[in-house]
Amino acid sequence: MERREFLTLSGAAAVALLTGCGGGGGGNDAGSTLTPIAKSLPIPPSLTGTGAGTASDPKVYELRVQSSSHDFFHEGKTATYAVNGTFLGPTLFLRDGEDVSIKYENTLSETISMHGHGMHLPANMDGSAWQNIAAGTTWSAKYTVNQKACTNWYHPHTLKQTSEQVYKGIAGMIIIEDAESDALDLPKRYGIDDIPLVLQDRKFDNAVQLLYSPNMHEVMTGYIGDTFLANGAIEPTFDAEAKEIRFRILNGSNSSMYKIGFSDGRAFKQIATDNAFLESPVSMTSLVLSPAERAEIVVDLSGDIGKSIELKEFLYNKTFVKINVSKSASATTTLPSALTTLTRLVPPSTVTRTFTLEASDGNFTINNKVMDLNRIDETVYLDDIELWEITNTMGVNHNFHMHGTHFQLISRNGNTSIPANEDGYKDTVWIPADESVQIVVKMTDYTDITVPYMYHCHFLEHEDRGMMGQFIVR
Ligand SMILES: [Cu+2]
Repeated sequence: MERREFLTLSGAAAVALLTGCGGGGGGNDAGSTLTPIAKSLPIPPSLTGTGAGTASDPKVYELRVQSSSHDFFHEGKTATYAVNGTFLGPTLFLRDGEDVSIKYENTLSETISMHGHGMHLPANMDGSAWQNIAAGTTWSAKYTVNQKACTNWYHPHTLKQTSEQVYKGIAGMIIIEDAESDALDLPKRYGIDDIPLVLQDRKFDNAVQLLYSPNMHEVMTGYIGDTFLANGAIEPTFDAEAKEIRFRILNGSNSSMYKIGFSDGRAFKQIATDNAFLESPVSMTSLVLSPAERAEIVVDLSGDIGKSIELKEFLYNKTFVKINVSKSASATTTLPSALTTLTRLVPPSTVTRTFTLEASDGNFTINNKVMDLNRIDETVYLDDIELWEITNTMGVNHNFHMHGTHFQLISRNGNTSIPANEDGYKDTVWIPADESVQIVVKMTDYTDITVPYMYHCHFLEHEDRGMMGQFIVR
């Protein structure tokens, strides 16, 4: 693809973004003509592990990555990939300080790798393409949980195959708790007032099968389906207690921006970013998440018994979840005004490294380089505090995700007034068209001169076409 064609697509993309139309053409999306199966909001099974959580007796989590079939529509079953079940996977409950062994059995007929997104762990346990799991084999991520309470997730990270493997259904949440989260008066009854939400969208063909065939326009602007999913269900119903409800929201899409809020425009509080609580709750009426970003929110439904509201996606005017406030509260919570204390790193006065997100000749690149497993792009020294500047040179959205640690946002487009709901620990940051961000980075724990971590755009179609690099920590 020539540069000029990219520029043309960039213009079209800008129009699409303004109108909320994702563009089509990559096959016939039959989703809107099929009849969704009415469901209650599925709550992924919780997996708490077996074992004491010590070095000699780690908590073991058994995950089987498999082919399956899932009920989305009345017209027939859909072939999927899944973890243990029929679409997506269980929620893993981890605890700071505990030793874990997360065992991934690959029963598929293709290679995968399984990445712990947001996990602060050694590079050789990261689950990138350096830890491929061949068909019919098993790999375990063994490490000591070493971070604050937050909501992370696991998903494939297979070189050039991540997008399609995620699309077919391989992903699940990881919830980390710690002494601090124990002490907070937050909704924490899983599935009752503490609700995981893996939000995605998909295209289906006339045979009710997942349709994954992005054309170049969709690769650029986002491969967006007209069927929106919450935990693998289409507009499911959640019967809520009339009290504070906590939603742990993951944008689990391949490449869709989501603007999330409630149908009646009510305010809610964001309490956590990707990797930790915010220091205090931030009042919002809508929330923008780029792919792979997480936000925990608390919405107060205590005065709403008998009412129905919807959790909406506003850019595409879709409904993720229909909420019926149908039950009186069986226990109450009161959202604290202070949630945590974050360590704020003072960045150096000059930029340490620059990353330019661009495209040429049909490839997506960082610093004009296509991802190459055999090339180490950056070397970062333990405990150095660095200022990274990432620039999106294109007319479409990107984001930037780094493995192994969290970072903090320092500026957007040169503006150092960071939105309050982004002023926390992040591992993925949205970079709108033609904008830049600065982040402060410190690698605090794990050195390895042979196995790198990765950084990349988390729009999976971009990542799979080269917008990724590798760094060594020493
Ligand atoms: Cu991108």
